[in-house]
Amino acid sequence: MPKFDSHFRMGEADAAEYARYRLPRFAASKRLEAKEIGDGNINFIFRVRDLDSGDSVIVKHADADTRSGSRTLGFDRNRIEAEILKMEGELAPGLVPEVYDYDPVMACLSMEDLSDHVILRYELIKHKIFPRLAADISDFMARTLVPTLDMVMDPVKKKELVKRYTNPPLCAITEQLVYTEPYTNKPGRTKVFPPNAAFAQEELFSDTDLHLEVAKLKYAFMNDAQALIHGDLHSGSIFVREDSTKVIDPEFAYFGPIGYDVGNVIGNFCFAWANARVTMGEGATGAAGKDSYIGWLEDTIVATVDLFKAKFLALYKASATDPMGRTPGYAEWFLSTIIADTAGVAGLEMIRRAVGVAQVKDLTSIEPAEARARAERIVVLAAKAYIKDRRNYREGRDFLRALVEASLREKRNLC
Ligand code: SR1
Ligand code: MG
Repeated sequence: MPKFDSHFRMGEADAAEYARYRLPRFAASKRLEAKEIGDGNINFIFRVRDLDSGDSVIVKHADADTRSGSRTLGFDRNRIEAEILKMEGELAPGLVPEVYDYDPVMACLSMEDLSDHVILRYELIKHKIFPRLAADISDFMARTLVPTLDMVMDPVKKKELVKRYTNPPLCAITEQLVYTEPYTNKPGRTKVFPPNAAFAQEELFSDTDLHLEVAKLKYAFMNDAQALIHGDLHSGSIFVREDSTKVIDPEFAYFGPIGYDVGNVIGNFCFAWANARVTMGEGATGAAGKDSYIGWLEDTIVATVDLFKAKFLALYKASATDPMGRTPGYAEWFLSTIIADTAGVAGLEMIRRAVGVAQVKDLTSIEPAEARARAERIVVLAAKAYIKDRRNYREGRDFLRALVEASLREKRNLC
């Protein structure tokens, strides 16, 4: 159809027409409805539904500029997302949405509608428990990360994939938003909650020891092409149902440090912990009581790290092909560096979501203001411990211990 022979930014009516033209399942549909349901900064997300059969799909549509209009990113992220989702679907069946179609002309990725799932971040804010979360997310990470390691994959094929998944504009966003702006405090590039202005000045903008550690982590993000990572594995990229977990949105994927994925997951669980700590009264009702919710969250933080470690080691040992990579002790050494990176990245994610331009509702929705200020101070103090002491982190309980200590320090007003 000539209308879709060259790219333009679609509205809802265009998306319905597009789905009928492009997707065989809707070719004969009489009544198609498209609704734009995106709430992110970057893409346009349409849910297209056949009003007669009830069948529905998601069409993720990219424009050259971001949805917010603040950047020009080009279209390649859409290809990367389609290819990575397919790859992840093969490596970790059932843990990502099914891809139906990728159209490079219209920059559209058509995939499974996960309407029966909900976004993890918003459920954690409601203090809901998802018993499978640690098992599923550790599974997803181990299964998707190990196969593209140099010691596992044929090194020539790996380097070809590094070229195919170089993702400069999306990596530039991360390098700025995660690894730079929360420390340089340029006008308009941080959003410090006013009651914490003096705290942020002292703990973040003036702490040059912290800046040195962030610089080291930034260099690793820019250069350490360990594995093909998701690149944006926060709790808004995870859909959940009581009995199911699905990871979405790998448009930031590139070859980078494995700890970037694991650290994002842990950092986002820490937001949920800080939220619950300051908002749940004793005997809180809602989805779960305070003790059971925080207990589950703490178990989830610990188990995510420990299960990831166990699964990573088992998969690595079963699949490493490089003779030197099979040297006894190598896998354990490599994993110890991943756990240190995980701590560092969890800290970076926590700081950037507290004071950077892309904040999270886990913190910003907290009321009253004093409770939000407390939660953000807990997060920043724990984050600094994660970054500065990262080389001493070995297992899940190390992450929890630093979080609890940060909360106690904040309570005693020792910051
Ligand atoms: C301009 S994009 C802001 C943030 O949203 C994405 O999900 C990434 O986390 C990015 O840093
Ligand atoms: Mg996203």
